[in-house]
Amino acid sequence: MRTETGQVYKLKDYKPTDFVVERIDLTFELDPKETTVVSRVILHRREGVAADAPLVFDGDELTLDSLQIDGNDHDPSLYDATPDSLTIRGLPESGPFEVTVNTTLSPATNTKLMGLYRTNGVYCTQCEAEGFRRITYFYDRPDVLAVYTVTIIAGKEDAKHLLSNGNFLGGGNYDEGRHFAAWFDPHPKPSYLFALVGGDLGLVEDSFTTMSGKEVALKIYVEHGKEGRAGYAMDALKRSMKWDEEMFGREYDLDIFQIVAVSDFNMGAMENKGLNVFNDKYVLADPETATDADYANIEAIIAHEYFHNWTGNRITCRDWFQLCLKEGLTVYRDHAFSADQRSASVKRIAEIRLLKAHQFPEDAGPLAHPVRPESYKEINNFYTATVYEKGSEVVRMIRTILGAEDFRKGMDLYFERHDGDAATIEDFLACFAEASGRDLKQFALWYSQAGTPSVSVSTDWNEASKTFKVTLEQTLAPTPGQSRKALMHIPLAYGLILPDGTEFDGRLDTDDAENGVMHLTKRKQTFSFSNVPGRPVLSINRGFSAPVNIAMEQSSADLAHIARHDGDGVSRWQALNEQAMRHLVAVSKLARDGRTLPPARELADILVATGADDSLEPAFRAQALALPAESDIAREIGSNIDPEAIHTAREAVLSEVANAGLDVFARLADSAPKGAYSPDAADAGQRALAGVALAYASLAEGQPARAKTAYDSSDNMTVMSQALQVLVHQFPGSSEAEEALAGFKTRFADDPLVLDKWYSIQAMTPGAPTRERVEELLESDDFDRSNPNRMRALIGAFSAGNPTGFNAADGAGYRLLAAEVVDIDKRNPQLAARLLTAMRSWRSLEAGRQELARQALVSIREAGELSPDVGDIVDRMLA
Ligand code: 0A1
Ligand code: ZN
Repeated sequence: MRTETGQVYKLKDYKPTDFVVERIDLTFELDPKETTVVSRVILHRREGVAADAPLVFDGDELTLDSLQIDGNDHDPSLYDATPDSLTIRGLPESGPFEVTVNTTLSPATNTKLMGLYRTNGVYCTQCEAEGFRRITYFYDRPDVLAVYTVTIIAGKEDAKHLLSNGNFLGGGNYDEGRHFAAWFDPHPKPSYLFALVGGDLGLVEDSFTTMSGKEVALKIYVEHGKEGRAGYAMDALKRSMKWDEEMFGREYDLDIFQIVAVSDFNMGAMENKGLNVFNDKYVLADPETATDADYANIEAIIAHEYFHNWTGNRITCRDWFQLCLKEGLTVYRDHAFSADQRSASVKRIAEIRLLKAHQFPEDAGPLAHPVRPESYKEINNFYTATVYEKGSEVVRMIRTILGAEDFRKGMDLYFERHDGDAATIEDFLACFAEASGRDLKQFALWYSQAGTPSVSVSTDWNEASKTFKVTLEQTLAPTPGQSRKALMHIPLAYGLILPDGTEFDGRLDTDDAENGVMHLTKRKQTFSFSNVPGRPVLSINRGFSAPVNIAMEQSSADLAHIARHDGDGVSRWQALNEQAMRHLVAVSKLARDGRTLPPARELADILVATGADDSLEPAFRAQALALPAESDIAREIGSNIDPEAIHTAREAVLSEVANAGLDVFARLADSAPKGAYSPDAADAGQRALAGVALAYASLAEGQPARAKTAYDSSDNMTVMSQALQVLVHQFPGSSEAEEALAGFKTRFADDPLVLDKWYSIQAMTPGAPTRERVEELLESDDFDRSNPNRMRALIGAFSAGNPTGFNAADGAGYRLLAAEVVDIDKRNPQLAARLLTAMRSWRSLEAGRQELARQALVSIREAGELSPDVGDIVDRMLA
């Protein structure tokens, strides 16, 4: 285990390396416990660097076998090798020289899943962010770009396919029973984009002709027997390649593009140059085993990794503080792609939900950090919703401010100017400033200030003069390490809806607004409109143009007016959601005080009417009917949270909606498309609506018969898992639920990805007793603790997706998570740290739970030697 040094890395300390790497040649002889690595690096001393300055390479848990300079063994008194670094002295003052580093690795016992490891008999690597240093001593940092040649030698039986980045150079027999393959990647790249795979895999092949007529071989490698499940991923890949050409003018740049799906992976996927490695969950799909959500995720993640080829690989990051430069931008690009492939407004609604569910709480708690952090102890802990999702929102705001045309000009300039660079956020913003002639200095604060800004909105209608005024005021609360904040540039898209439901098309009286956007740049600003024919209703932050909290006293009649007439689907949903949220917050507070809850008649009527309106898109109706989750309500309340009260209140509202609309829900529950399954957006939307309706109808009926029939007759995983969830969550312990669970387990016993769903559904069953079930499942013989997907499916789902179970008043949920985190940390620190973030909002709980949560966190801190990953998270959470 890497020892906790407590070292803090700071953005302001950036310094280039003393030596410049020209090229690197790697030779691997693969063996489960004794893989040898020979790394030959050609370097020269950077101009101006002292003649006696040593070369210092990074390492992590390495031992050096031997070291040569220009082919000769180096004098042992001239170098020091520790597990984390190799310092070499006595190197030439000028001119290039070659350093040869020899190391031996044990992939089979590498449980951290960083560096070179084994998963299901396959050798694979993960190098982002700092995994390459677990393979060989090197400058393992993103600003060191080199051209790689890789030779892999392995037993033919053990590893039939030998893959690395770039183009295939050649291969053949090596010696008795062994073979080799060589790869050359002509594009200079940082070490985090290096990849190697060796294994006996199933292969699916296709090809793509690029815009300049070049043919690219496309290969997806999966476990044998799963080839039939890679078709959707291949289709998504070809659509992504085409889309990037059409929308951004970006063409692919190698002869071959390969994807390998593996079953043990810490994250979703990895964009290694020309050789993406994927968590198999985001490649494999067929109707029987994958849900519509799985298909949508596959499409989005395939696109995301592919788009990184330009935003991340061709243009990479100068240092890890710039992570959002590649991640925020690439998420923005994959969102735009999915919006084009599906219903744009429904996609945007899902993004808003996700941002509020994951990023807003992060920004409001002890783990808050800027989109571009200024310091870190462990970079693995910064692959966060803030860097990714808020990072994407910031790019989206640039587009809102500049307009589509100037945005594209800025992107073109960025690609042209920085191709081949390790760039910074300043470089990125300069391209947009130059392309549009705008000053983006104030806007740049979105990268450096943490926290979600609040904008309070008040309006004033003057009937006599027919003028309408909107006053906006911004605030931004302190966050860890940032007590004082500067004023932000907040672009708020708006519309004025007139009494007859049409939109006011007059312009603002001031210059601060254009194209339907108010630019809030001062603390307080008033925007006025004249000649407005009648009292308008303000629709503000349309499409969620800025990731802020809006505080506005708007009557339910006004919200209903927006929900009915706004031309923008996202705004209509925002108004409905706001209405539901207000009611849920109010009744949750009453429930906490033990008071009787008022009826939700008005809300129920609107929701039922929306659900019943066949003129609306089914996917939109499904989103409208899905009430804010318990965790959303908790976030909105903000402090002194009693998860039990929120659950009681929300259940009461759900029942009322269910009872008010039983006829409608009974009809819709049966409306999933019949016939052959298609994952397309239209069919998926209909299934989503049928699924929500099934839950409501079952609730109103109070018995499991309907869900049982749906379960028994389902012919795809979407409908099947919807029905299973209704049975298990609404009728826990019933014979119908238990029978379905047992049948599901038997049927999918050999399919880990499907069994993950079985674990998650049970882990998310509301209520304190679920904790015991989770403990039982953890202890069952076939539970694989070393598989990250499985741990996330059970422990992750329980702690992040079951507010009443996890936050049980006796604190047992917190203790369970703490014990698991300490245990997992010994094998896989990254996974342990990520699971622990489920407790990031512990300070907003009511006093009793808060104390129990604190004790659990302290127990982790005192559990002995922690990894830097878990140590950093627990320290920040307790600070
Ligand atoms: N760059 C990847 C995310 C990623 C980061 C770290 C990893 O280490 C285990 C793996 C993947 C992406 O954005 O898709
Ligand atoms: Zn990414």
